[in-house]
Amino acid sequence: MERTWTNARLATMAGNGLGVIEDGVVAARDGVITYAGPRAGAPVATGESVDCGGRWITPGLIDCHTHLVHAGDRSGEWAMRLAGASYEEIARAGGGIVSTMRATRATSEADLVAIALPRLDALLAEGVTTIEIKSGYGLTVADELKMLRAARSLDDQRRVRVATTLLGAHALPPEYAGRPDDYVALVTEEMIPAANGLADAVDAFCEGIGFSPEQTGRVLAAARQAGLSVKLHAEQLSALHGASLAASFGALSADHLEYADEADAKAMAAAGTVAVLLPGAFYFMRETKLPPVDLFRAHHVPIAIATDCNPGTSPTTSLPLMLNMACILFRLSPEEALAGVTVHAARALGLTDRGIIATGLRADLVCWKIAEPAELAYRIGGDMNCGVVRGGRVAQWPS
Ligand code: DI6
Ligand code: FE
Repeated sequence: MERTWTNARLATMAGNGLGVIEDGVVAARDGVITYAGPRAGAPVATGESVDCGGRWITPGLIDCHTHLVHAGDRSGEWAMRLAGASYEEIARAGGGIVSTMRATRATSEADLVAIALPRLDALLAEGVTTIEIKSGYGLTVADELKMLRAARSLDDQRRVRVATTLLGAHALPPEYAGRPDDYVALVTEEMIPAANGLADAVDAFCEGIGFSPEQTGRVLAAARQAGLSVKLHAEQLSALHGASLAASFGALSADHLEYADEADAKAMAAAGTVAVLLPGAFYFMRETKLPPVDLFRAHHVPIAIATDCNPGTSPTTSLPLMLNMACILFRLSPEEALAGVTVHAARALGLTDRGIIATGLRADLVCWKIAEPAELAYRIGGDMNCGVVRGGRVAQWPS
């Protein structure tokens, strides 16, 4: 199947900056871009041709850090937090990650898929064409695999690329209370081998309330041994140099990073590890420590932005809203924010076939009704009314 989009302003995101091509044309055959450039050099269109009316086209957006698959509800716990309850009080009252774990364990794979689909559809409607989804609310071998299978099957349901990540080391399940090393052994000896073929990467929560750097190191080593990529929740609430640890394992990304320092930035730069910033969690937690964006810039660490969609700290399904928050809260430029959900987000997932508009890459495109690319980060959410092409197929096209 051949399709051509004409009369478009392209923000290809190739090279440094937006990579703008005025009066641009994109052609695709069998889901792959065969031409992207000015009209003057475009081949004669043979298949279906779409006039974009001068609108902007960007690469499909990539949400490179989500916990989209989960059951249960935490809004009551949030109301308690607003009224002043501490994290420990909430945990004692049965809240926190363990409450989502209980609900997720009690939910079938098919029901997890049904619950996740509306969240996925909200993201897709605003231009997401690739999404990463983590496990981490099962915390048994069977329940983690159930979450990964549910995440993988969203792939077929919506013809979207789902990258899956095993986050078995997310929290200590209650049955392992006081025995964290036994749980880490379950993750390294059973979960990681069992997840081979179902997970693209392995992640862990390296934090005072999660797993120590030493325990995290065991998880990442087992992942590398199994041939899986690694990512890490690091420096979200405290400085443990998890980001440096992740870099020492050649991690694709270290995520959150509010408490990262220059040594972390240098280690990440040397390893090619992407800094994934999660402004939704920063906002929702009323965090005041800003991630060291200037250090990442100074050391040329690529910066990605994601929703962190999860029920405890970032209950959002809008990636454009995260662009706005990244600019307002973290002082990214609109261009940096857009690179953070396209070219750098692809890199955070180790995907080399997307993230920019170029010949030979996947035809994942979004056609926006905007005056300038900055408008994508300017709006505080709202209906983006965009046209979306996933793998060369038109998934939606606005009137
Ligand atoms: N960091 C977070 O912000 C989430 N997980 C993590 O490792 C919180 C997940 C939750 O509260 O359910
Ligand atoms: Fe997360």
